[in-house]
Amino acid sequence: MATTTVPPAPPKKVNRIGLEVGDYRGNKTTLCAGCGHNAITERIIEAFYAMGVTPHRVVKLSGIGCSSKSPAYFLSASHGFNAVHGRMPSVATGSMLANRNLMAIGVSGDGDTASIGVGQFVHLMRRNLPVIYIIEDNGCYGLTKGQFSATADIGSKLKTGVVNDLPPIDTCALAIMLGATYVGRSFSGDKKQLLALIEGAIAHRGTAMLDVISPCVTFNDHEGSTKSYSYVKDHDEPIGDVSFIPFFEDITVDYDPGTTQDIMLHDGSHILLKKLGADYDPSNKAEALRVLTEAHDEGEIVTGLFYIDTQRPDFLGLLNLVDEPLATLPESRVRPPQEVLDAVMAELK
Ligand SMILES: Cc1ncc(C[n+]2csc(CCOP(=O)(O)OP(=O)(O)O)c2C)c(N)n1
Ligand code: SF4
Ligand SMILES: [Mg+2]
Repeated sequence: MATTTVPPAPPKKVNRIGLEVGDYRGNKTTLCAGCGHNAITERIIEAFYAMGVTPHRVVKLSGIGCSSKSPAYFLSASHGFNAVHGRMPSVATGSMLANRNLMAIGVSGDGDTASIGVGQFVHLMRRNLPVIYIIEDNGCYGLTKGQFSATADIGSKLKTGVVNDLPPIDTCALAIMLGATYVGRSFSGDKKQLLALIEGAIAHRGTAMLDVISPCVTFNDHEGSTKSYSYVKDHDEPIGDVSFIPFFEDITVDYDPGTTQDIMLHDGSHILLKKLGADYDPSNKAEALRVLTEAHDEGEIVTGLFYIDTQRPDFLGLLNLVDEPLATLPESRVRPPQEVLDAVMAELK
């Protein structure tokens, strides 16, 4: 009798810490099919897998909105906190102060960040807290049925025909002006650029703010919208080609230093920025703000890494915290001894 031999299953693909990509996934998405936010979730999963980040060292944070539901769909083994609308920055700050060994990733919406949460957002940016802050930017309040948000462009039209006549807040310009140290914009439909920018954000130490245009297929993807898939595809002007090389891989790419800039990040990884047109210096704040203003005036959407500063100390460094996380310090090290309390009381007498 003939016997059939079953070929052995191919070995499972794992990253440098032995985990499969599935270990970086979360629950099945409940967002609309085709929502840009789902594509961003996929890139976050790929980036954390590629970098070999230990999931239980990560804390995922968000506010309220369709975008803010996204952390449920990636990194199921990480810590998570779904905060109040627009208040994710305070929870991120508290988490990192309590445990400096964590890596924080916050996902917000344009409404969550630029409308109700703008007060919290600006203070997070000026502190340069080590956090990856992603805005899933669809120019509307998706969860509450598509009203304009504060990032909607002048002249953009709702499905009902209502035209937006207020200027948008450019969250990238705001973040650069205030002190964030890694600032970029991308498009949920640009897999390569978005993945490289998220990997770079993981390697950066300080606030990494990425505004990702992420079309809302249900309420803001029609003709007349400036955040629809077709509008963004037609008006996307990358300032350079972004590539990322993690610290655990050798740089083997051959490039002409005249056309490509090599920026070394905190952990020894590299971001390579290849010129596409005119010279662009991502360490020059004024230049970054000029490019963003010009793009607005011309109705273009510039994407890429606009600004990076690898030298500015982050908020935890500025506070001079002890190396051991505050959350794990024993009571004997956080409670002042009796003599110190007695001395304070004596001073008050
Ligand atoms: C304090 C408070 N005010 C208002 C709301 C109603 N609300 C829920 S989500 C949302 C806006 C969401 O827009 P955005 O952050 O852009 O997320 P998207 O759904 O577009 O991804 C609003 C106004 C709320 N939940 N809490
Ligand atoms: S309503 Fe819009 S933003 Fe919300 S899940 Fe659907 S497509 Fe995405
Ligand atoms: Mg929105």
